[in-house]
Amino acid sequence: MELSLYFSKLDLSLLKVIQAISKSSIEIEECIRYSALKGLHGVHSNEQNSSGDIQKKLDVISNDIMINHLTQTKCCSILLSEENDAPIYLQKEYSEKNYVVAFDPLDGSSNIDCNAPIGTIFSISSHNKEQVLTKGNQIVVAGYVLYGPSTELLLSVNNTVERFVLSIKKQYIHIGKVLLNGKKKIYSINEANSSAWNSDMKAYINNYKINGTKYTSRYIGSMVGDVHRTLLYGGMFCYPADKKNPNGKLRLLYEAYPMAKLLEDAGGKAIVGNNSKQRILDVILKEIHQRTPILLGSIEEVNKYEQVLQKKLKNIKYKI
Ligand code: AFP
Repeated sequence: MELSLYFSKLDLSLLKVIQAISKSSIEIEECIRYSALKGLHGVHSNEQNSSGDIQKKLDVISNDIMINHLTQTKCCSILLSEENDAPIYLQKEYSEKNYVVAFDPLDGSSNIDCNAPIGTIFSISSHNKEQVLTKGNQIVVAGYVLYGPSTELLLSVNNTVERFVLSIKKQYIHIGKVLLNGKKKIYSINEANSSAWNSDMKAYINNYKINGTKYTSRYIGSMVGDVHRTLLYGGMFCYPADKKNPNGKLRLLYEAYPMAKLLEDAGGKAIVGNNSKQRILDVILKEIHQRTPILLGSIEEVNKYEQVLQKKLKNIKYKI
């Protein structure tokens, strides 16, 4: 069934916002698919965006496409993009029918030029009168689009994760619900940073290695690709705090909140790590470009990290 039909019972304004994101992603997909032929590889300029990343041409194009479609809905009050320094205020008057949309228009963009998976990550939240967004718990819909061998849209609506695939006719077709029940033994982390990890992370990851060949390692370096595999196959994905990045690398609002919502709604878990069991969705947003460490995956795998913390509390020497 096609996306709009599938969600035909949703609140109309919310549906319009979802449709705007799906339309944007179809345009972005078109740009990505032919990027090498259209001269869309490479950097936009050597200037860094608000998050300190160098913007690629496709980062800028994708951002414009998203802002354009979301503005046209007239159902959004505030747009928060990873590519913009400040919020974009679209409605002067507060109305509970308006939504706040936060997005990373093209995540993993360092993978564009080598044709590896990349994605758009987003969340739609009800408008809190006082503040832009205080916690991930205000998210009504979270999702991502994966531009890979095929283009997929995953959406968490009413606490259920739905999976759509883009058809030849450029329509998103529902192919099923996602429940994190895969049992593949995979750990996913950038091991090049291991010398800078803190002792909790060293102990946790070491547990995966001492089990002989029971576990395998997979790391794309594109959060959408790594999280998608985790949702479908199981295992865990982590971008921890380390000595180089004491707050981690990933952005709370644009990357961590939406992925945490999807993981939890699919039956998994998403926590801060970094000596803390705190749920990502409970972390208070103090600044829109704030970074956070993150550990997500099946309950079984995330609990293994919590066991490391327990041992630490009891002062049991863990193996590093
Ligand atoms: P880019 O957008 O610069 O490619 O960064 C991608 C990303 O934000 C996220 O998608 C990855 O999980 C993470 O960074 C990879 O970071 P490392 O290259 O440091 O492992």
